[in-house]
Amino acid sequence: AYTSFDPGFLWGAATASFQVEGAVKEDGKGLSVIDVMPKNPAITDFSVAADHYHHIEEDVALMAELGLKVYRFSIAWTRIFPKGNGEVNQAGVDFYNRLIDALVKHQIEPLVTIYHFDYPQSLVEQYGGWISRESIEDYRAYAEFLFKTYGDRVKYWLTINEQDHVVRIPSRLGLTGEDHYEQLRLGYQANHHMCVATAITIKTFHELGMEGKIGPAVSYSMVHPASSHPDDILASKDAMLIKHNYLMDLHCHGEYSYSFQRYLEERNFTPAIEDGDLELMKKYPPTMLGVNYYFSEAVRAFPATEEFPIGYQKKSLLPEAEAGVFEVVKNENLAATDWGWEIDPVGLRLTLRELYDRYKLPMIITENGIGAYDKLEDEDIVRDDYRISYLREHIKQVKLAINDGVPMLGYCAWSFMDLVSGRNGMEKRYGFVYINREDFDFKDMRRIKKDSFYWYQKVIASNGED
Ligand code: BGP
Repeated sequence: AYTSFDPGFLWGAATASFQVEGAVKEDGKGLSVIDVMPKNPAITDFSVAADHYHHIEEDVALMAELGLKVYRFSIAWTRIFPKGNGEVNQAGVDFYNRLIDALVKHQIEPLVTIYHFDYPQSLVEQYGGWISRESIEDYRAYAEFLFKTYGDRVKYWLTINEQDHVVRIPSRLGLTGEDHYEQLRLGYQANHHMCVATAITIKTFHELGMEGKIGPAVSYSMVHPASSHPDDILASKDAMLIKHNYLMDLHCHGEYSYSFQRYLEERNFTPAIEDGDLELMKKYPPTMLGVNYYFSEAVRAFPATEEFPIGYQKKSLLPEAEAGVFEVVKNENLAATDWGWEIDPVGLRLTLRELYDRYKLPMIITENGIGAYDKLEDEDIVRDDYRISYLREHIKQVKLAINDGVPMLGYCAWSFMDLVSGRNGMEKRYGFVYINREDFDFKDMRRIKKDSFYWYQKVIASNGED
């Protein structure tokens, strides 16, 4: 029989603290690695962002008007513990109490990301941050504090957002230095600590008798072979392993697969693993997965040569090619966004099936959306029909995945409101709600409902039948 969205399906939208809140130095907040990162003068900084910190009542009222069943947001670790550990900052605790209370009042389920890129800078200064084992207990203690403080109202928790990106982007680990190779090696050590930290936090979650579900938000998207040549097919499988599956295998099975062990060994990236680490991960796997999906990639084989030896990477931010493994090429079958992200709704269905076949966990889409140069017209109108068609096509594929047998808890579009994109500032917008600021001009920070807002309102009201 044909199944559709469950009546309790969680229709939602997402944001992350540093991309919307602003108020980076207000009310006792400590600095995060994002706050101290060398600024790209060409893009917006995060100090004001969408000024959500000073607009929560208004923003939550808009969420209610949109009809959201769930709102995904992240807690800024440094508002709660300005130094990452030690003393609690009550003003920060109160801010999220107000936000959560406002959501609950409007019957919007809060979905909390415990840590979304904005790692406390002080922990980097104290002991090097995630590259040190000390990081594990500080993360766990912070999460425990959140469970005890907000767990009476929050049922859904995301442990770490896009850990695979954090591992490969040195500034997000607070690493400085020029040696790309050494930074990657440290990245895999940090990765191991984050996996242990996730497992031990899930253990605490169970020990506290928390209701609800917990798991990571992973960036996981299909890598297609660029042709039917067996070398390209092999390249696509290897790319899936080193981009995505290695991490899922750790989170869900507590193991470094044999092929990934070999990959690490060949490059001298093998991290220090203590007795009991893998057992802990095996014993305390996630109980749900958050999935961030924007695009798919097509790859072909990229044999290592003298010019491009093993270890060589071509990258803009994340690797686009790795000698001996794969090279991303244009997929002629797909259109792309203005930033070259290839739009592949069917890839989302494949992604969800692949994840469920491998890991057997219920899932929620925690991010999916299109960044665009939205234009505010007279009369406060934003005609973002491209966003409507992007989201509509992807939601259709979620429905088909449900029909394939994949248990889906919900769908959060990225993003609820315009926010500061990590790489492209306010020039690249994602929201249902337009924020009236240009990159360097704060204007009046007015909230304006885009066409997609009214469209998504109908999608939610009809439980996905629009
Ligand atoms: C994900 C992040 C988000 C968001 C999104 C869009 O990687 O979890 O925080 O930024 O990507 O990316 P971008 O802002 O670079 O377009």
